[in-house]
Parts: sequence; structure tokens; C-alpha cells
Amino acid sequence: MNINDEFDTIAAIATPHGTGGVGIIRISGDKAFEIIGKIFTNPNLEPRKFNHGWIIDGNIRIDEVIILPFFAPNSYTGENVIEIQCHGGINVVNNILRLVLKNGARMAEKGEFTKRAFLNKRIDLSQAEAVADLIHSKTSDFAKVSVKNLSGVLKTKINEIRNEIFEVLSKITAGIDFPEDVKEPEYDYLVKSFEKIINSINSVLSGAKTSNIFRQGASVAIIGKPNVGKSSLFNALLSLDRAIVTDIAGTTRDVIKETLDLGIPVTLIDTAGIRESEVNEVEKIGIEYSKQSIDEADLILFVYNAQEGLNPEDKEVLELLKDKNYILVANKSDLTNNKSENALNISALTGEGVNELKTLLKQKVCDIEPENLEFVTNTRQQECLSKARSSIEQALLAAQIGELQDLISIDVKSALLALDELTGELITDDILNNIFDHFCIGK
Ligand SMILES: Nc1nc2c(ncn2[C@@H]2O[C@H](COP(=O)(O)OP(=O)(O)O)[C@@H](O)[C@H]2O)c(=O)[nH]1
Ligand SMILES: [Mg+2]
Repeated sequence: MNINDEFDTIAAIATPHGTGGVGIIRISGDKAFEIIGKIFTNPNLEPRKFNHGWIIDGNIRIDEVIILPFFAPNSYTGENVIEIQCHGGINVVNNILRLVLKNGARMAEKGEFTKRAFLNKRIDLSQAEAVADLIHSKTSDFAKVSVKNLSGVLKTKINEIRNEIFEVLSKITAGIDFPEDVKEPEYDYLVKSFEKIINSINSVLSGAKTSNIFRQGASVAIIGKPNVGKSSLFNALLSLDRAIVTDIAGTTRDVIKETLDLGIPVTLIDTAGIRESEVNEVEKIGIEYSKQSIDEADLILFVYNAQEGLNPEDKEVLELLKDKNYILVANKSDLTNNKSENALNISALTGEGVNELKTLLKQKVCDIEPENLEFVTNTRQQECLSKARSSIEQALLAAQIGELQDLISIDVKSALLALDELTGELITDDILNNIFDHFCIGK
């Protein structure tokens, strides 16, 4: 797909392929009305009205439909758009699509409707990406946050930062271009402005981790000595009997993963116990997996035996966790009356405390409700923002030592370009195609 492709008329089935109540075929482009004129019994279409009639192929009736006409530029793509609502059988929609193609449209490529909306400046790239996020969201929470970008919250934030950068750049450039008439800005002003811009970028990036957790979910590893009840807890959290539970220490020898839906998807990882001494080869491999899981997890449930309390072996493992986000879990609390103050007392066997653990786990992984999240960012956007930040940081250093403003302006311009790449103001075919390739046909 080429960015400069002629804006010919495209068509596609917009509803899922299968049997349903209604099927929708969408047409966009200059010839949309001409095409519908040839195949619809009631072609005097009025804007903002639905039009009832039959799709016909010559004398043959194909289906009874409703037509929704959108006149450019007031449509999703910014072009003339026709939506045909027909009966939702796979053969009905295919017959109508074939007829539309025969009469002058070409089959749309993946994401081409949204791409046109972007190229026609109906939406910016962050909004186009929000469309894909919304369609592909795996949890209702992520759908709730990605819709905020669709409404342009991120776009507005980025434009504010862009304006701040642009203002400084204009002042520097004016000083360079018209040295007789315009004084170059004070270095003090530059330093303050750059610091302010860095703060603004940081505030957008501060939500990156939360965004990634909403988008990809979080991984939570269950860690502890053998036999403390890790696999039992894994099962209790998931309410299933997936992991093998035995009373022989060291039975779980590899890593078992399952997804737990806590609004955001949580990948729960059951690991082999960590025990340094007297282990056989197979178990050693399991222990290595556990250590690897510690490194990769967003959160760790550290499980110990409540009856025994934290012993030196537990403390050794805890040492590995000291820089990590973890919850201390005292399991088998059904066997003892000694409740620990510092740990969550649970029993994987009776289920006591398991719901409290789920609540705490959710809080630790992501303590923000989707309603309270202003916007989300994806990794592409985060990279653009980081690039912009490093450029401004360079400019700040240069301003602090009173470097020539001509040189400072180079970094400021790069920052601007990085933000333009984020919004799609400046973007290559490759990046664009990569983004729209993740869409489905008909969107
Ligand atoms: N009484 C009691 N026994 C438990 C509890 N959780 C696990 N167990 C038992 O402890 C043994 C080891 O459990 P398992 O989940 O395999 O431990 P892992 O090696 O840490 O995965 C099994 O016999 C379990 O039935 C609990 O909360 N209370
Ligand atoms: Mg186990």
C-alpha cells in the first residue's frame, strides 16, 4: 500500500464474517454515489437520512437494504461514504460486495478506511492507533482507556508540548535570522523553557508503565521454597486444578502459566521452589526458571509456611527480591494460630484470604481505575517521546554552558520532528503501513 496511492474508490465488508442479524458493506471514495446509483432501487439519497430499497443486479434482486449516505467531508474517511446495511448472511454480504466491486470499486486493504481518515486529516495518528486498540482490546478496562485517545486527549497533550517547543524554536530562529532587529533569547529563558518542556514530556511518559500494563497485562510470579503451597495457591487463584500439587518437595519443575482476569489480564506463573542445597539436575533447571521468572515478573507473590514462619532459607530467597515489587504471603495459616503482622495470612487449602490477596494483587499491579486514567500511550509513542526528551536534554545542557544558539536549535528541531512523528505529521510509508497492517479489512 503506497501513501501516495490515488484515492480511488474502495469497498469492504465491515462486519465480522459469519452469520448475523445485519451485515454492513462500506464504500468510500469519489465514485461511491455513482456506484450505488447503478445498484440501488432508490438512488436519490439524502444526507443524514437512511434510505430503504433493494440492491439489484440488473433485474435481479439481491437483498432488501438500508443505505446510509455520508457526504464528504462529513464522513469517517472524509470522502463520500456509503454504508449498506443488509441481511447478515455471509453469502448476502459477499454478493453485494462483488456487485460493488464489479461496478467500479476496488477491494479495500487492511485499515484503509482509517488510513484515509488519517491522510484526510480527520484524525491524527494517535487517534488512528486508538481505533485499532479499541477493536483489539482484550479487556473491557482497556477498551475504556483506549477510547480516550480516540477522542483526542493524547493528541491535545502532544500538541501542547509541541507548541511549547515551537515557541522557543521561533525565538531562537528569529534571533539568528534577524540579528539586527531581534535580540537572541536569554540563556536563562532557554534553560527554564527546556526544563519545563522536559517536565511536560515526563508527565506524559509517567503513565507509560500503567499504559503498558493496561495494554499487555502484568505477569505475577509465585516464588518460595518447595512445599510451601505455591502450586496450591496458583490453583486457588485461578479456581482450577492446573498445577500439580504434591506433598513431595520439588514437584513443580518447570514454569506453568495461566491468565487470570482481574480487569487487566494477569499472567500467573507457578514456579519450582527455590532451594539451594541437595537438589537434583531436573530441579536445578526449575530453580533457574524461578530466578528468571523473578527477573521478568511485574510482581512477585512470595509464599512461605505460616506454621514455620520465615526461616533463614526463606530469608535468603527474599534477599533476591529486595528490589522487586512483592507481596509477602503466609500460607497454610489454617495450621496455626500465629498470624503474621507483615504478611497476608492465607490458606490455599481452605480459600481463606485468597480474595483479599486478589484485591491486593490488583492494587499492586495497577492501582488506577480506567476511569481515572487520562490517556494511554503505546511503545511507538513512548519511543517518540523519549527521543524528543533526549533532544531537549541535549539542548538544556548546551544552554547551561551558553553554547551558540544556532547549535542549540538543531536539538530543538529534532525534538519537534520526534513529536511530529508521533502525531503522524511527519511519517514514512513504512511506519504508516506497519500501523495500518494491524487493522482488519473494512476498518
Ligand atoms: N494445610 C494446608 N496445606 C496446604 C496448603 N497449601 C498447600 N498445602 C499442602 O502443601 C503441600 C505442598 O503443596 P504444593 O502446592 O505442591 O506446594 P509447592 O511445592 O510450593 O508448589 C500439599 O500437600 C498441599 O496440599 C494450605 O493452605 N493449608
Ligand atoms: Mg509446586
